[in-house]
Amino acid sequence: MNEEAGRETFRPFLFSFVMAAPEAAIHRARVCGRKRVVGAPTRARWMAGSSPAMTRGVHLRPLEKRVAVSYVGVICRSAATRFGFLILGCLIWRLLSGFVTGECASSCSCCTSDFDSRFGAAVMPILHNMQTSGNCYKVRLVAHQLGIPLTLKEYGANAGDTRKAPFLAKNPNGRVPLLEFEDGRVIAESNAIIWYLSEGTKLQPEAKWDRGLALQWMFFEQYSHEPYVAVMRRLLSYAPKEELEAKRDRLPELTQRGEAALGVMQTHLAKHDWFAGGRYSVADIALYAYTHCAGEGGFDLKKYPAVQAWIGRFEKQPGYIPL
Ligand SMILES: N[C@@H](CCC(=O)N[C@@H](CS)C(=O)NCC(=O)O)C(=O)O
Repeated sequence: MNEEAGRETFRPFLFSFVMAAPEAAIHRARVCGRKRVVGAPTRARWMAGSSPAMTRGVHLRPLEKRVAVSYVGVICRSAATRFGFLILGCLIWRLLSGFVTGECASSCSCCTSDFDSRFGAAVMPILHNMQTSGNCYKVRLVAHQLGIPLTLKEYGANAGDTRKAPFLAKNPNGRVPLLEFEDGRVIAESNAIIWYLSEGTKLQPEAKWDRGLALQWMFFEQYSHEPYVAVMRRLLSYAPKEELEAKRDRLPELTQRGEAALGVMQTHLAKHDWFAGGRYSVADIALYAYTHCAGEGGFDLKKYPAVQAWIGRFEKQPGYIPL
Protein backbone atom coordinates (compact mmCIF):
# COMPACT_ATOMS: atom_id res chain seq x y z
CA MET A 1 0.00 0.00 0.00
CA ASN A 2 1.48 3.39 -0.90
CA GLU A 3 1.64 6.33 1.48
CA GLU A 4 -1.41 8.07 0.03
CA ALA A 5 -3.52 4.91 0.18
CA GLY A 6 -2.37 4.38 3.80
CA ARG A 7 -3.52 7.85 4.74
CA GLU A 8 -6.86 7.23 3.02
CA THR A 9 -7.40 4.05 5.05
CA PHE A 10 -6.42 5.73 8.30
CA ARG A 11 -8.72 8.73 7.92
CA PRO A 12 -12.04 7.00 8.71
CA PHE A 13 -10.48 5.48 11.87
CA LEU A 14 -9.33 8.87 13.05
CA PHE A 15 -12.71 10.33 12.23
CA SER A 16 -14.56 7.64 14.19
CA PHE A 17 -12.37 8.05 17.29
CA VAL A 18 -12.82 11.78 17.29
CA MET A 19 -16.58 11.21 17.08
CA ALA A 20 -16.50 8.54 19.81
CA ALA A 21 -14.47 10.48 22.39
CA PRO A 22 -17.26 12.76 23.68
CA GLU A 23 -19.62 9.79 23.92
CA ALA A 24 -17.20 7.81 26.07
CA ALA A 25 -16.56 10.87 28.26
CA ILE A 26 -20.30 11.31 28.87
CA HIS A 27 -20.59 7.69 30.03
CA ARG A 28 -17.64 8.11 32.35
CA ALA A 29 -19.10 11.26 33.89
CA ARG A 30 -22.48 9.61 34.38
CA VAL A 31 -21.09 6.68 36.32
CA CYS A 32 -18.24 8.24 38.22
CA GLY A 33 -19.17 11.88 38.43
CA ARG A 34 -21.71 11.72 41.26
CA LYS A 35 -19.77 9.41 43.59
CA ARG A 36 -16.14 9.11 44.41
CA VAL A 37 -13.95 8.27 41.45
CA VAL A 38 -12.19 4.98 42.09
CA GLY A 39 -8.44 5.01 41.45
CA ALA A 40 -6.90 2.97 38.66
CA PRO A 41 -5.07 0.38 40.88
CA THR A 42 -8.29 -0.39 42.73
CA ARG A 43 -10.23 -0.71 39.48
CA ALA A 44 -7.56 -3.08 38.18
CA ARG A 45 -7.90 -5.31 41.23
CA TRP A 46 -11.69 -5.36 40.95
CA MET A 47 -11.53 -6.25 37.33
CA ALA A 48 -8.97 -9.00 38.04
CA GLY A 49 -11.53 -10.52 40.44
CA SER A 50 -9.67 -9.83 43.74
CA SER A 51 -11.65 -10.39 46.91
CA PRO A 52 -12.00 -7.49 49.40
CA ALA A 53 -9.55 -9.29 51.70
CA MET A 54 -6.88 -9.29 49.00
CA THR A 55 -7.17 -5.59 48.23
CA ARG A 56 -5.00 -4.43 51.05
CA GLY A 57 -7.75 -2.94 53.13
CA VAL A 58 -9.87 -1.59 50.29
CA HIS A 59 -13.42 -2.72 51.01
CA LEU A 60 -15.82 -3.07 48.14
CA ARG A 61 -18.89 -1.53 49.54
CA PRO A 62 -22.16 -2.29 47.71
CA LEU A 63 -22.07 1.11 46.02
CA GLU A 64 -18.51 0.55 44.78
CA LYS A 65 -19.46 -2.92 43.51
CA ARG A 66 -22.22 -1.35 41.53
CA VAL A 67 -19.76 1.25 40.23
CA ALA A 68 -17.28 -1.52 39.28
CA VAL A 69 -19.89 -3.53 37.40
CA SER A 70 -21.16 -0.39 35.83
CA TYR A 71 -17.63 0.64 34.81
CA VAL A 72 -17.11 -2.65 32.99
CA GLY A 73 -20.42 -1.93 31.28
CA VAL A 74 -19.17 1.52 30.32
CA ILE A 75 -16.03 0.07 28.81
CA CYS A 76 -18.03 -2.46 26.80
CA ARG A 77 -20.52 0.14 25.71
CA SER A 78 -17.76 2.57 24.89
CA ALA A 79 -16.05 -0.11 22.77
CA ALA A 80 -19.32 -0.89 21.03
CA THR A 81 -19.92 2.82 20.51
CA ARG A 82 -16.44 3.24 19.08
CA PHE A 83 -17.02 0.35 16.74
CA GLY A 84 -20.33 1.85 15.70
CA PHE A 85 -18.69 5.19 15.09
CA LEU A 86 -15.92 3.44 13.18
CA ILE A 87 -18.45 1.94 10.79
CA LEU A 88 -20.32 5.24 10.60
CA GLY A 89 -17.03 7.10 10.08
CA CYS A 90 -16.08 4.77 7.24
CA LEU A 91 -19.47 5.23 5.59
CA ILE A 92 -19.48 9.01 5.98
CA TRP A 93 -15.90 9.25 4.75
CA ARG A 94 -16.64 7.08 1.72
CA LEU A 95 -19.69 9.19 0.94
CA LEU A 96 -17.86 12.50 1.41
CA SER A 97 -14.81 11.45 -0.58
CA GLY A 98 -17.16 10.21 -3.33
CA PHE A 99 -18.97 13.53 -3.21
CA VAL A 100 -15.72 15.44 -3.58
CA THR A 101 -14.35 13.34 -6.45
CA GLY A 102 -17.72 12.73 -8.10
CA GLU A 103 -17.35 8.98 -7.55
CA CYS A 104 -20.44 6.90 -6.91
CA ALA A 105 -20.09 5.41 -3.45
CA SER A 106 -22.15 2.38 -4.31
CA SER A 107 -20.08 1.53 -7.42
CA CYS A 108 -23.29 1.31 -9.37
CA SER A 109 -23.26 0.74 -13.07
CA CYS A 110 -25.04 3.97 -13.87
CA CYS A 111 -22.15 6.33 -13.24
CA THR A 112 -18.42 6.66 -12.89
CA SER A 113 -16.14 9.33 -11.52
CA ASP A 114 -16.46 11.33 -14.73
CA PHE A 115 -20.19 11.65 -15.07
CA ASP A 116 -22.70 11.65 -12.33
CA SER A 117 -26.20 12.93 -12.64
CA ARG A 118 -26.05 14.07 -8.99
CA PHE A 119 -23.89 16.98 -10.16
CA GLY A 120 -26.15 18.12 -12.96
CA ALA A 121 -25.09 19.93 -16.06
CA ALA A 122 -21.85 21.33 -14.62
CA VAL A 123 -19.94 18.09 -15.14
CA MET A 124 -21.83 16.56 -18.03
CA PRO A 125 -19.30 15.38 -20.57
CA ILE A 126 -19.55 17.09 -23.95
CA LEU A 127 -20.13 14.81 -26.90
CA HIS A 128 -18.83 16.46 -30.06
CA ASN A 129 -21.56 15.04 -32.21
CA MET A 130 -22.75 14.73 -35.79
CA GLN A 131 -26.39 13.80 -35.74
CA THR A 132 -26.36 11.66 -38.89
CA SER A 133 -23.19 9.78 -37.95
CA GLY A 134 -23.55 6.15 -36.86
CA ASN A 135 -20.29 6.43 -34.93
CA CYS A 136 -21.73 9.30 -32.86
CA TYR A 137 -25.03 7.44 -32.48
CA LYS A 138 -23.19 4.54 -30.78
CA VAL A 139 -22.12 6.95 -28.03
CA ARG A 140 -25.56 8.54 -27.66
CA LEU A 141 -27.19 5.11 -27.41
CA VAL A 142 -24.75 3.74 -24.83
CA ALA A 143 -25.03 6.92 -22.75
CA HIS A 144 -28.82 6.77 -22.94
CA GLN A 145 -29.00 3.12 -21.93
CA LEU A 146 -26.64 3.72 -19.00
CA GLY A 147 -28.33 6.92 -17.84
CA ILE A 148 -25.27 9.08 -18.50
CA PRO A 149 -26.27 12.66 -19.31
CA LEU A 150 -24.38 14.29 -22.18
CA THR A 151 -24.13 17.81 -23.51
CA LEU A 152 -24.19 17.66 -27.29
CA LYS A 153 -22.08 19.98 -29.41
CA GLU A 154 -23.25 19.66 -32.97
CA TYR A 155 -21.17 19.59 -36.17
CA GLY A 156 -22.70 19.64 -39.65
CA ALA A 157 -22.10 16.57 -41.84
CA ASN A 158 -20.49 18.66 -44.58
CA ALA A 159 -19.50 21.84 -42.76
CA GLY A 160 -15.83 20.91 -42.34
CA ASP A 161 -15.66 22.29 -38.79
CA THR A 162 -13.92 19.19 -37.44
CA ARG A 163 -10.96 20.10 -39.66
CA LYS A 164 -10.58 23.61 -38.24
CA ALA A 165 -8.07 24.69 -35.62
CA PRO A 166 -10.36 24.83 -32.53
CA PHE A 167 -11.50 21.24 -33.04
CA LEU A 168 -8.09 19.99 -34.20
CA ALA A 169 -6.68 21.28 -30.91
CA LYS A 170 -8.91 18.76 -29.17
CA ASN A 171 -8.63 15.92 -31.70
CA PRO A 172 -5.80 16.20 -34.22
CA ASN A 173 -7.51 13.42 -36.20
CA GLY A 174 -10.28 15.89 -37.08
CA ARG A 175 -13.19 13.50 -36.51
CA VAL A 176 -16.21 13.05 -34.31
CA PRO A 177 -17.33 11.51 -32.02
CA LEU A 178 -15.13 13.06 -29.39
CA LEU A 179 -16.03 12.95 -25.72
CA GLU A 180 -14.70 15.82 -23.63
CA PHE A 181 -14.67 15.95 -19.84
CA GLU A 182 -14.80 19.00 -17.62
CA ASP A 183 -11.16 18.58 -16.61
CA GLY A 184 -10.08 18.81 -20.26
CA ARG A 185 -9.55 15.11 -20.95
CA VAL A 186 -10.81 13.94 -24.32
CA ILE A 187 -11.32 10.51 -25.80
CA ALA A 188 -11.88 9.81 -29.50
CA GLU A 189 -12.82 6.76 -31.63
CA SER A 190 -16.38 5.62 -31.21
CA ASN A 191 -15.62 2.09 -30.05
CA ALA A 192 -13.01 3.27 -27.54
CA ILE A 193 -15.56 5.74 -26.16
CA ILE A 194 -18.36 3.20 -25.77
CA TRP A 195 -15.97 0.66 -24.25
CA TYR A 196 -14.85 3.29 -21.74
CA LEU A 197 -18.39 4.38 -20.87
CA SER A 198 -19.66 0.83 -20.46
CA GLU A 199 -16.80 -0.43 -18.30
CA GLY A 200 -18.23 -2.37 -15.36
CA THR A 201 -21.81 -2.23 -16.63
CA LYS A 202 -24.27 -4.72 -18.03
CA LEU A 203 -23.28 -3.62 -21.53
CA GLN A 204 -19.93 -5.38 -21.29
CA PRO A 205 -19.51 -9.13 -20.93
CA GLU A 206 -17.87 -10.18 -17.68
CA ALA A 207 -15.93 -13.31 -18.61
CA LYS A 208 -12.44 -12.72 -20.00
CA TRP A 209 -13.16 -14.80 -23.11
CA ASP A 210 -16.43 -13.01 -23.84
CA ARG A 211 -14.74 -9.62 -23.40
CA GLY A 212 -12.13 -10.73 -25.92
CA LEU A 213 -14.90 -11.70 -28.34
CA ALA A 214 -16.67 -8.38 -27.83
CA LEU A 215 -13.46 -6.57 -28.76
CA GLN A 216 -12.95 -8.92 -31.70
CA TRP A 217 -16.29 -7.81 -33.16
CA MET A 218 -15.66 -4.14 -32.37
CA PHE A 219 -12.33 -4.25 -34.24
CA PHE A 220 -14.04 -6.13 -37.07
CA GLU A 221 -16.58 -3.33 -37.26
CA GLN A 222 -13.89 -0.69 -37.59
CA TYR A 223 -11.66 -2.52 -40.06
CA SER A 224 -13.94 -4.69 -42.21
CA HIS A 225 -17.41 -3.14 -41.93
CA GLU A 226 -17.56 0.60 -41.24
CA PRO A 227 -15.04 1.66 -43.96
CA TYR A 228 -17.35 0.12 -46.58
CA VAL A 229 -20.91 0.08 -45.25
CA ALA A 230 -20.67 3.55 -43.66
CA VAL A 231 -18.71 5.11 -46.51
CA MET A 232 -21.24 3.82 -49.07
CA ARG A 233 -24.03 5.32 -46.99
CA ARG A 234 -22.26 8.67 -46.83
CA LEU A 235 -21.51 8.73 -50.55
CA LEU A 236 -25.01 7.73 -51.66
CA SER A 237 -27.09 9.62 -49.08
CA TYR A 238 -25.17 12.50 -47.45
CA ALA A 239 -22.09 13.61 -49.41
CA PRO A 240 -22.20 16.59 -51.78
CA LYS A 241 -22.54 15.60 -55.45
CA GLU A 242 -18.92 16.49 -56.22
CA GLU A 243 -17.65 14.10 -53.55
CA LEU A 244 -19.78 11.27 -54.94
CA GLU A 245 -18.56 11.92 -58.47
CA ALA A 246 -14.95 12.05 -57.38
CA LYS A 247 -15.29 8.63 -55.75
CA ARG A 248 -17.72 6.95 -58.12
CA ASP A 249 -15.15 4.51 -59.45
CA ARG A 250 -14.67 3.15 -55.92
CA LEU A 251 -18.32 2.21 -55.46
CA PRO A 252 -18.14 -1.38 -56.79
CA GLU A 253 -15.25 -2.30 -54.52
CA LEU A 254 -16.82 -0.60 -51.50
CA THR A 255 -20.06 -2.44 -52.20
CA GLN A 256 -18.35 -5.81 -52.55
CA ARG A 257 -16.44 -5.38 -49.29
CA GLY A 258 -19.53 -4.18 -47.48
CA GLU A 259 -21.44 -7.25 -48.70
CA ALA A 260 -18.60 -9.43 -47.40
CA ALA A 261 -18.88 -7.85 -43.95
CA LEU A 262 -22.66 -8.32 -43.88
CA GLY A 263 -22.08 -11.93 -44.93
CA VAL A 264 -19.78 -12.49 -41.95
CA MET A 265 -22.45 -11.09 -39.65
CA GLN A 266 -25.09 -13.30 -41.27
CA THR A 267 -22.95 -16.42 -40.69
CA HIS A 268 -22.47 -15.57 -37.01
CA LEU A 269 -26.07 -14.55 -36.38
CA ALA A 270 -27.44 -17.68 -38.03
CA LYS A 271 -26.13 -19.52 -34.94
CA HIS A 272 -26.13 -16.85 -32.22
CA ASP A 273 -28.58 -14.24 -30.98
CA TRP A 274 -25.85 -11.77 -30.04
CA PHE A 275 -22.20 -11.10 -30.88
CA ALA A 276 -20.50 -11.80 -27.55
CA GLY A 277 -21.26 -13.40 -24.21
CA GLY A 278 -24.68 -14.69 -25.25
CA ARG A 279 -26.36 -11.36 -24.59
CA TYR A 280 -26.77 -7.81 -25.85
CA SER A 281 -23.54 -5.82 -25.42
CA VAL A 282 -21.43 -2.96 -26.78
CA ALA A 283 -20.30 -5.31 -29.56
CA ASP A 284 -23.90 -5.37 -30.85
CA ILE A 285 -24.14 -1.59 -30.51
CA ALA A 286 -20.92 -1.07 -32.49
CA LEU A 287 -22.24 -3.25 -35.33
CA TYR A 288 -25.84 -2.08 -35.28
CA ALA A 289 -24.87 1.57 -35.87
CA TYR A 290 -24.21 1.27 -39.61
CA THR A 291 -25.84 -2.10 -40.30
CA HIS A 292 -29.43 -1.12 -39.64
CA CYS A 293 -29.19 1.81 -42.06
CA ALA A 294 -27.10 -0.04 -44.66
CA GLY A 295 -30.00 0.40 -47.11
CA GLU A 296 -28.99 4.08 -47.39
CA GLY A 297 -25.69 2.80 -48.79
CA GLY A 298 -27.38 0.63 -51.41
CA PHE A 299 -27.17 -2.66 -49.50
CA ASP A 300 -30.18 -4.96 -49.49
CA LEU A 301 -30.65 -6.37 -45.98
CA LYS A 302 -33.25 -8.88 -47.21
CA LYS A 303 -30.30 -10.95 -48.38
CA TYR A 304 -29.28 -11.33 -44.70
CA PRO A 305 -32.30 -12.68 -42.77
CA ALA A 306 -30.38 -13.48 -39.58
CA VAL A 307 -29.06 -9.91 -39.58
CA GLN A 308 -32.59 -8.59 -40.00
CA ALA A 309 -33.83 -10.75 -37.11
CA TRP A 310 -30.97 -9.46 -34.92
CA ILE A 311 -31.91 -5.86 -35.83
CA GLY A 312 -35.45 -6.66 -34.62
CA ARG A 313 -34.14 -8.04 -31.30
CA PHE A 314 -31.80 -5.08 -30.93
CA GLU A 315 -34.56 -2.52 -31.28
CA LYS A 316 -36.58 -4.17 -28.52
CA GLN A 317 -33.85 -3.61 -25.91
CA PRO A 318 -34.79 -1.36 -22.96
CA GLY A 319 -33.68 2.22 -23.49
CA TYR A 320 -33.34 1.86 -27.25
CA ILE A 321 -33.29 5.14 -29.15
CA PRO A 322 -33.20 5.41 -32.94
CA LEU A 323 -30.42 7.08 -34.86
N1 LIG B 1 -12.95 5.50 -36.54
C1 LIG B 1 -13.64 6.68 -36.17
C2 LIG B 1 -14.30 7.30 -37.42
C3 LIG B 1 -14.80 8.69 -37.12
C4 LIG B 1 -15.35 9.34 -38.36
O1 LIG B 1 -15.10 8.96 -39.50
N2 LIG B 1 -16.14 10.41 -38.12
C5 LIG B 1 -16.75 11.12 -39.18
C6 LIG B 1 -18.26 11.17 -38.92
S1 LIG B 1 -18.87 9.54 -38.86
C7 LIG B 1 -16.23 12.53 -39.20
O2 LIG B 1 -15.87 13.09 -38.20
N3 LIG B 1 -16.19 13.14 -40.37
C8 LIG B 1 -15.78 14.49 -40.52
C9 LIG B 1 -14.45 14.57 -41.20
O3 LIG B 1 -13.82 13.53 -41.45
O4 LIG B 1 -14.04 15.68 -41.44
C10 LIG B 1 -14.69 6.38 -35.08
O5 LIG B 1 -15.15 5.22 -35.02
O6 LIG B 1 -14.99 7.25 -34.27
